Amino acid sequence: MSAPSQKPGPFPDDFLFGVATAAYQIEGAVDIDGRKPSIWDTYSHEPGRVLNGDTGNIACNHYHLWESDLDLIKSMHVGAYRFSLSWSRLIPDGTGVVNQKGLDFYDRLIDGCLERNLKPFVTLYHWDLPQTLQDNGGWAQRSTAEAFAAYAALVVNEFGDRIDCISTFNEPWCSAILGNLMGVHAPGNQDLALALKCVHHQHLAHGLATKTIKSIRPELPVGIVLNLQSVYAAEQGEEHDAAVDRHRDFHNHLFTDPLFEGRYPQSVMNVLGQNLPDTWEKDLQTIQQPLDYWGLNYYQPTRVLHDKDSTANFPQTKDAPKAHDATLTDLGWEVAPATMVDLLSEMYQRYDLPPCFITENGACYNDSPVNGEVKDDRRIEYLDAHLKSVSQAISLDIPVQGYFAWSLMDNFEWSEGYDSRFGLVFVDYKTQTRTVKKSGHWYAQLAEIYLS
Ligand code: GCO
Repeated sequence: MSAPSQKPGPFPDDFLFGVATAAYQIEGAVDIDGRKPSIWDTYSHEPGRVLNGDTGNIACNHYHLWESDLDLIKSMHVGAYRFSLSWSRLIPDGTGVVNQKGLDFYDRLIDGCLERNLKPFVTLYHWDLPQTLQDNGGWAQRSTAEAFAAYAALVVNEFGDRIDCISTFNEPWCSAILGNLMGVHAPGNQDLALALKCVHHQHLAHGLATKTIKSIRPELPVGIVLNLQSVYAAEQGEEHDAAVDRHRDFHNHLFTDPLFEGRYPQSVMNVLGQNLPDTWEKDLQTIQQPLDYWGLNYYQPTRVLHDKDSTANFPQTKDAPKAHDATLTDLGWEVAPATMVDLLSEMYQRYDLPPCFITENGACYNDSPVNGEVKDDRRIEYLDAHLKSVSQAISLDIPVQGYFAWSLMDNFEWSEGYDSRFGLVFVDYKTQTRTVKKSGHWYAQLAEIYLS
């Protein structure tokens, strides 16, 4: 396999290329300079939770290597860097005392971006809730949403003049559903009623924080990043088509309907509505805030079947086995770029939406260095094909304003630990050496062409 010779595109002149990371996945330094544990520290230290018992204790040691990491990003010719802030580094207990050394770290990082002409795209919450807040009930409690708004105020007061965009949440589906219903992410709960309370309070937190940010700095673009599913029936038949509708309602519209239209999907309310907090209805107005953009994180389609087990919970669907001819990444995720265009079209048909960014897209391929080179041609093919789909979406008048590759460098892949590598840059965790992969060089060339 060789690298595609044609560059994907065309893209508009002001189209932004970037790379993305998240705090717990790269920073390390978990107990340094006043940071206190988040739920991911706790969870990853529980036996059996994360593959190989890996934790984010050291990760990519970005807390200490941030300067050379920014140089690396700069060398890739991208215009923007999307990263998240660690709430428990800034406010170690989630509320109350602010940690000056945490502020200093992000001050240096943001100034470092600006010195290198990188637009900082900041995410407030990429799943690392301060453990103290979890001890008080976490997202199941309304007080956590209020604490989040205060955290947002701190961030905007400190950094709002120097950042380009601020996203409230990254993938609220993951923290509510993977973390509190499926139990495969922190905090590791398996409780449907609890998960629905978390969904609602995260929405409320987003709404309260957006209002707060706008009241402090009206000109700062605010958005939210979602991992919506492009859902297909794996077999023909009415029961499977109905399953697709239910699946979309539970996994997508439970998030997008309240955020974009101030309502909950009726099918979910009919079956599960009693699990929402009593205040749900009067919170809807706060939840639906005008946004300047939204972000889509997209990796693979979802193919489902009706679950014949009548005791299965709503939406009563199950994942279909992968088709025998499906192309899969090293994590077994299906490569199907056109499904991203389907999803974008579906969203812009259903809602009156602001412009979007593809805030994450990338693939797990675990190629290692051979004679100092990482020849990850499969990643190049993946990125190239998805960028072509982005360009196609733009040609359909879908306002995609930029694309962030996931990820800048290999990092702590949550429950999969360090074995699963998504980086454009290879990280040797023993030495913390970074080696730009073939895909990183390819992406840098591409970004350079479009650099305005
Ligand atoms: C996500 C995440 C990343 C993951 C990536 C690959 O938002 O899902 O932002 O943290 O590492 O998606 O699984």
